[in-house]
Amino acid sequence: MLESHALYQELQHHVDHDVAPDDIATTRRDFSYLGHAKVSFMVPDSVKTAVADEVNALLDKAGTRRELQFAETDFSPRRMRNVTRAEIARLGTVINEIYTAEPILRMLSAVAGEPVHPCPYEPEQFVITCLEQDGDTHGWHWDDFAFALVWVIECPPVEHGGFVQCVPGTTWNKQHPEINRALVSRPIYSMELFPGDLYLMRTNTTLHRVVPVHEGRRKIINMGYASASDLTRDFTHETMDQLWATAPGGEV
Ligand SMILES: O=C(O)CCC(=O)C(=O)O
Ligand SMILES: [Fe+2]
Repeated sequence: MLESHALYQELQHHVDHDVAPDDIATTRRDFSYLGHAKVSFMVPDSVKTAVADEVNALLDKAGTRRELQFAETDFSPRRMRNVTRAEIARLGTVINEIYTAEPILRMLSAVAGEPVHPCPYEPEQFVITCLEQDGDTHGWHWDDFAFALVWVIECPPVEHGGFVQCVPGTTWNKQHPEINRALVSRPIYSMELFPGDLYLMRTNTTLHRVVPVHEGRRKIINMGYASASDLTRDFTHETMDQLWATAPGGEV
């Protein structure tokens, strides 16, 4: 408890004193028209290390292998090992606390240009994902909620895959996802990532995927956040509910 309290102080101090207003302004502009931006500057190394240590420990304790495809995203492949929100909250301490930390919400809101809220649907608050077998990937999809903050813990060099691609300005029609149509309709951006990076994405209007990993290993924690309009909207949660309900290795 004391340790996590000290961590909170460091986070607050960093956000109050070490983040340059110019960094926020530039990132906010990029985010507004590209639908994604690196925000690695918003968290001090001490917090990145504490989150990485917890991700590594939880993957050792509780990772579950999943190989799935969903009609709602044109059967794009998901091949990965996950630790769910419930397991993270039960077995961990740091991630649970960082997720709702005021300095994090303040930074995210500044970059997004609108209030960013914790996700009202618990299973989508945070999830750990490890890509480690040849061909592991998080295929093309949108997320239900407006924002995702992804912390990169481990990532292979781009030669071996594991980078992110995205198409901002696209929307998810769950009955007719038409992913290929979205891919040819607008530019695809590719983002090289390194351990210690964080990025924010507007995931409900930015089609995105992780390019299959062929060597090495990629570990991330994805924290999902809601916009103000998400809080008053009715959602269906098909893909996430199926992801967590299906037995490991099951096919949908
Ligand atoms: O691994 C990533 O960088 C993205 C993860 C993602 O899109 C998700 O968990 O919904
Ligand atoms: Fe996503």
